[in-house]
Amino acid sequence: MSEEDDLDLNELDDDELVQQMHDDLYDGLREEIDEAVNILLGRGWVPYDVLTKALVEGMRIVGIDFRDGILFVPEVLLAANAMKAGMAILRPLLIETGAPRLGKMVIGTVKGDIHDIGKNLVGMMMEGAGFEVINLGINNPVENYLEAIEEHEPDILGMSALLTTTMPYMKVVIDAMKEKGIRDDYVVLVGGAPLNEEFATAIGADAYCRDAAVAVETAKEFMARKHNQMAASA
Ligand code: B1M
Repeated sequence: MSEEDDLDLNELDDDELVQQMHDDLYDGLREEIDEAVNILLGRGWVPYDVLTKALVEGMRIVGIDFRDGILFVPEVLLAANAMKAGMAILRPLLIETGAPRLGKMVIGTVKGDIHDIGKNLVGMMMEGAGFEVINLGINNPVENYLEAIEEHEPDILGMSALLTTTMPYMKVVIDAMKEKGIRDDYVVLVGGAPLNEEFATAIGADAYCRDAAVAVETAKEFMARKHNQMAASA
């Protein structure tokens, strides 16, 4: 039996446990992540802190070693699956805040891109803030976005891209909305690690959101503006 098998996560203090979670995420140990998330919650941690300090930070470390060629796709996939298991426990807790309904968002990862952890996290946080979220998943061609906004009539369209090769596709979607004459009917928010504000402005999005918390704040601001405009024109 290895030392790892002997480890009782319950015996670790909070800092040690979070450190262990970073290691377990790195090693793609799904069951250990499940257990540790539950332990932290049991110790009174708020779901948002478990998400950001344990899971997102762990995935940041995975990202560094992926970039540097120390980890490869299969290992990163295992890490992503472990992260998703943790997120699945947190999701109902994050969305059950009783926040009043603020608006509706359609969100999806663009064509050619299968990264969905960040997009799902944004979706969860938006739900927690009181938005109804329609999650289109990954690898979405322009038609998916257009059909979804026609069907669901959201206030906000969110797009996610994690690759420098896929982020230009966001402009394809915005240009298609312009061609249909519907661009200004929606707030378009974009996000993903390789983006920045200049890019968002250049493609004609309303705002770039650095992370899920910024996405929520930005969405709330735009909804407040929309309500003020409606009140002024009433
Ligand atoms: Co990929 N991958 N990956 N990958 N992957 C990156 C993105 C990369 C930066 C890694 C690296 O080299 N350092 C690199 C991209 C380089 C580039 O283009 N600049 C990369 C690469 C190259 C690739 C492949 C091409 C590798 C290969 O096949 N050789 C391949 C591409 C597949 C494809 O999409 N076609 C690939 C595959 C994969 C996996 C499948 C193994 C896996 C994805 C699993 C999954 O998502 N289900 C994976 C992962 C996990 C990563 C890293 C390690 C982690 C991404 C992540 O989940 N981060 C990533 C490294 C990195 O980003 N540093 C990497 C955690 C998440 C919480 O953060 O997604 O940034 P993030 O989301 C944040 C914000 O960006 C923002 O809020 C989120 C929460 O705070 N945000 C939004 C995101 N979307 C938003 C939308 C909004 C608002 C905010 O709308 C309003």
